[in-house]
Amino acid sequence: CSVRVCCGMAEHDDSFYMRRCVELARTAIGCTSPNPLVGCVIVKDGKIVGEGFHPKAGQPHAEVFALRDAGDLAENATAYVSLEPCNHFGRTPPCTEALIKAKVRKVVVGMVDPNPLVASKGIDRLRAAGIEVTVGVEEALCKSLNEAFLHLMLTKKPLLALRYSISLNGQVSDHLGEGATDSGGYYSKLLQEYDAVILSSTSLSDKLSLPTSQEPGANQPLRIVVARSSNATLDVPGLAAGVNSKLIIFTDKESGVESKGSLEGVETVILDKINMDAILDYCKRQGMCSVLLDFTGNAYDFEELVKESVEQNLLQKILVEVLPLWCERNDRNARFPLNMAEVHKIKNLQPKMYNKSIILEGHL
Ligand code: AOF
Ligand code: ZN
Repeated sequence: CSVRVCCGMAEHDDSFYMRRCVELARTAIGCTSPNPLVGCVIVKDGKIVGEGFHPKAGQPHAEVFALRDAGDLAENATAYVSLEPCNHFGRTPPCTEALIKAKVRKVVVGMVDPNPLVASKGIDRLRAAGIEVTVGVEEALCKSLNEAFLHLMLTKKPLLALRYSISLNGQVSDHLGEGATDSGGYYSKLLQEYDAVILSSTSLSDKLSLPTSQEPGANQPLRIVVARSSNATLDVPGLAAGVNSKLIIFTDKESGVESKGSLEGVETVILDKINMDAILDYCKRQGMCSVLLDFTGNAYDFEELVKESVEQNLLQKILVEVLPLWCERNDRNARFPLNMAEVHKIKNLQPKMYNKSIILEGHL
């Protein structure tokens, strides 16, 4: 921890408080879309006197909760916020005005809000009111916290990530990954971070249950099943029975899925041709920031989807889990989802350890 010693007293620096903001913000992982994850702490005389985070779109922002928590102690205090305070009337009133009214002396901001409605106007407003503002403390951390929100604001499309697992003998596995069924497992945690997960119908037809995050009270992303016309065997009632959150089936006219009737909790979207752009558009209209393409099982449905996603620059992230197991080659082993040119596009491939697995995380 970054502790500065001043007159014999241990004192934390800006970085420490900003990291606390990020930690608080993470409490709401998976729950805030289309809004970002934001945390705020109010510090007075070297002590945290108020903390807050944004829990959900429509509810008050992080600053409001932290100011409430601090009460009168906010006067002349420093407010740390992982994202620039907003200066507009959205679903909630501007945080800049709340900070000014509470008479804070200083505001430390992690990153500028990329939302064109804010975009430095919040910082300008605070400065105009005579409040000292520092911008960019732990900026990289704050940006990675809201990678999907940033992407949505800049490109108007949800962030798309591709995941798959490979075995020690180099097979793309239909295994969901280490600890898939465990609370605290990598897959369970990963699901929580995404607003939707796209699954292949062929990978599910023999399982009839959809992967679920095992964390208690976890965000369960929207399940999207892609069913191509070639797949006439899709068991819609079976799928619906196995799901504990809403299910959307994207299909084309020839698939016959539509004729299997409508079911409660299941929506069918018929496209002329299944394509990633249309799926992402749908997700954006539903207020989503992030979508996970789960390349599990015999995912032939996905070959074209992955190819066009890379070609059209719709894929931003790749997550490969190297599993400590041997996977027999059989019909259900998926083909490798990327070609050589696509793999060459991956930047900053970083290894991370998660229990017994190695996760390789990169950007396209
Ligand atoms: C902050 N603190 O905790 C959040 C901010 O519709 P609203 O009122 O919720 O406004 C949403 C926008 O406000 C969102 O797109 C983003 O630019 C900003 N979110 N700002 O000062 C917060 N969640
Ligand atoms: Zn706000």
